[in-house]
Amino acid sequence: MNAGLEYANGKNANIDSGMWMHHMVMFAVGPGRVDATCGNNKASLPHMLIGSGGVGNERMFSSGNERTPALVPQWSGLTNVGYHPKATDKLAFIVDLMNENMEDKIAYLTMTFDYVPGDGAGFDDMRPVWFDAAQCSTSEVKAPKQSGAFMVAAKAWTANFEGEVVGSAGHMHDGGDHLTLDVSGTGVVCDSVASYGGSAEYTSKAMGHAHSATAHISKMSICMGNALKVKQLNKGQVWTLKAYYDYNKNKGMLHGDGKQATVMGIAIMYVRVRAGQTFGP
Ligand SMILES: [Cu+2]
Repeated sequence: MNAGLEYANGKNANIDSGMWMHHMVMFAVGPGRVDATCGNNKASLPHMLIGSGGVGNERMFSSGNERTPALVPQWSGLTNVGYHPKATDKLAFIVDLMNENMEDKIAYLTMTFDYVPGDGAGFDDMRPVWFDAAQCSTSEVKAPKQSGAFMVAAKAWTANFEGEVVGSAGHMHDGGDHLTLDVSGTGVVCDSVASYGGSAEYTSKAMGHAHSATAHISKMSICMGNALKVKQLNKGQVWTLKAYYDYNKNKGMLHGDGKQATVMGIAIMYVRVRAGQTFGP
């Protein structure tokens, strides 16, 4: 799965032309779906936005403008795992686009799927786990400092199902340096590192407007293979996300008033669930 933003002529709409695929979140909505980390929460904001609760749907994919692809065989080497859509599922989206130009632009959110036709026989299912420094809220965290380094952490999550960890990737905002997942008793098991201005598309040309940064996050590294220290999710394991920012290293996004914009610390982890394994809280 991969999200993008493009113009009607098929050209990428990105920061170099003032267009941001700021956020999208894709939900699978339907009977039997339970969000792994917010499913027990009666009032969960991201789910309320799509007219649902944490039960009856799950956040299955998300992307910021860095547009990290979630490609299971590449992440894990596994070719027999995939997300099984159910006949009763509907997809729902939260979409937040940004246009820095002073005129309207028409752009399209794109979703690219690699899919296996048929009933998925021989494929194990997979389940997403959403870690968030503002869990079950809007994912936005007020920047605790206007300069220098700080860390924002998510409330620890106690695993409520079991399976094999396929991989995980983080999402941060400008100023972000890296984001870690740790498991109690083991320590850091995933370190997703931000890189900036990886291509010309990720460098803003405009000057003198609200956004002071010029090179923006273009990539978050993916925890897969050797970069993923825990491959087994067990019930009772305690997982914690920590997002490390440093405005001295990389400029943050500024609001019109010159103050740092809200930051994020998110990671999605995919877990292979074999038939017969316990599924959900
Ligand atoms: Cu974000």
